[in-house]
Amino acid sequence: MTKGFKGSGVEQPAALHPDEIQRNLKTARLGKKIHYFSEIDSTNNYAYKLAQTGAAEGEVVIANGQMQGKGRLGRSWVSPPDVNVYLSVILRPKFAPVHAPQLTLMSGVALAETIQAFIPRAPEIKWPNDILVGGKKLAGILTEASCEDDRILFVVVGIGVNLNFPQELMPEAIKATATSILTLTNQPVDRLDFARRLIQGLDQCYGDLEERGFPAMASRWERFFSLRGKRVRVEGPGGSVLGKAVGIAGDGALILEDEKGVSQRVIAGDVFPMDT
Ligand code: BT5
Repeated sequence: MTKGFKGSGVEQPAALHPDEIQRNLKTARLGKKIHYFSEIDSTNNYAYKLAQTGAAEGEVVIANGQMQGKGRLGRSWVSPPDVNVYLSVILRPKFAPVHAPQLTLMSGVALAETIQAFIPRAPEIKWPNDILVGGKKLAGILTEASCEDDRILFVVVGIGVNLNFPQELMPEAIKATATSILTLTNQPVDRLDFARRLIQGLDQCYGDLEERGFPAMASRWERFFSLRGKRVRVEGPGGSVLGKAVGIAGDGALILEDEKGVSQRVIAGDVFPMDT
């Protein structure tokens, strides 16, 4: 059964049904249980509640559309039905909360590698959580953790990717800054195939992260790091920091070099390139 996205002229599979995603899904832990919604407020909110009530590591929440898709810091994620992928994964890593940001970076690797198979050029990761192509945002990651004392109870990694989102149907607020795979290639993407590959990629990257730590994955992340050598401003919780982006630390912090050549570590914030 197929259903078109109104006005797009593109035929889509009707739904991202769990049993279809699970068919041929090759994972060690992720996606053994998938909760599907045709419409939901936010897959992250639902996954968070599931995790609070004991859901197992690897459970996935996926939706055809979101009414209140969330970005970071109270921002919203535009989430129309039928065209994109919105999913959240529950993880219960054994490492300390200080390492939780690495889950965003490992998810960025999985997401960028998955996207790369669908477009003719390399996507860029804008530290810490945006995937851009040609400077426009294609996907975002929202990681929410619940910690107690010095341990992580669970982490929800939420991912939104614009697949078959026609540019002309994007709201004005994002039209000039966002893109989709459809826009980039003129070819509709099979959402089921994309979701399956993304879950597999996350499963593999998560396994690698647990086994070998982030330093072993840093070079995969850096392949997509487009800001190296660029002057940037980072707006973080403690104010703004200026410097040249030189790379990423083994723990996932962004390394900036100030005018005096002194290295600074940034662990959270929004990055704005200053060079034109
Ligand atoms: C993010 O936040 O990029 C994280 C987005 C995570 C969305 C997923 S969908 C599944 C799961 N469930 C949820 O409720 N959320 C997650 P941030 O870096 O704060 O970026 C948000 C900004 O991106 C907005 O303020 C807009 O400027 C822009 N934006 C919103 N929707 C967009 C879209 N569909 N495509 C491109 N840019 C968008």
